Amino acid sequence: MTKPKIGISMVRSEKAAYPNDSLKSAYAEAVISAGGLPVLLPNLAASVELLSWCEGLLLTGGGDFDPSLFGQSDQGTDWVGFNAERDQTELLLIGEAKRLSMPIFGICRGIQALAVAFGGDLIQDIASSRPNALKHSADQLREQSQHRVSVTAHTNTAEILGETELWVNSFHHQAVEQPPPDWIVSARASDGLIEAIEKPGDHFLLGVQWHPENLTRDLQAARRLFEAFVGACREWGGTHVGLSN
Ligand SMILES: [Mn+2]
Repeated sequence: MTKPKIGISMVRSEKAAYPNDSLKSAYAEAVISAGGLPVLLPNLAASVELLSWCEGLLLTGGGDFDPSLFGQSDQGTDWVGFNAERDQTELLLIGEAKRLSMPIFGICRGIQALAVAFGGDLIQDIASSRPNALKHSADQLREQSQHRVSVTAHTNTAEILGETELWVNSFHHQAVEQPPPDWIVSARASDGLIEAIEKPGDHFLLGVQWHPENLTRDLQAARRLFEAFVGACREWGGTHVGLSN
């Protein structure tokens, strides 16, 4: 069986003496376990050309988007800092994937990236705008569950997960406030916060707010997300032969 090439976005850190693009290994490992091949996409405009050799785009976790990119002013609640190169690179990558109708899977910052790129809206800081919310930015092991999510029945997300109630980890201080037009909310935490969105009736366009790449060992539903994504990418590659390579 062919292994679809999955382009994976990377964290840009400016803490080091020199800018540094990096990736937590769990993302690449989860893609490999699901039958794909990871292609790391540095935060450079040339990554758009690299993506045209791929069959899917995986948007990973990380810092905040510049709020001006989703029409808000900076409320001073910045947690991990903005990085203009990463923001621009991911918006270019999503634009290219959208142009090619390529499957996209967004994780944590990735669900927020999908919301920003497709015209949704974000909660800039959960703690200040939703004071009664659960604790979503947990300080614990990434494999540990933090809160429950309820998955909307009859959505792609529910079909893929095979469950409508599950425990997930949670490492975010922002969330999707409003899914993009034509997208739907496919999972919520028990406090009502959006935890997954999808574009129904389309190829794989889906984002989750939790980190399934850290839950693949214990949670079948986490493995299923990657298997469904990689499967959709393989299928996409089969119908786009010769387009990119
Ligand atoms: Mn959460």
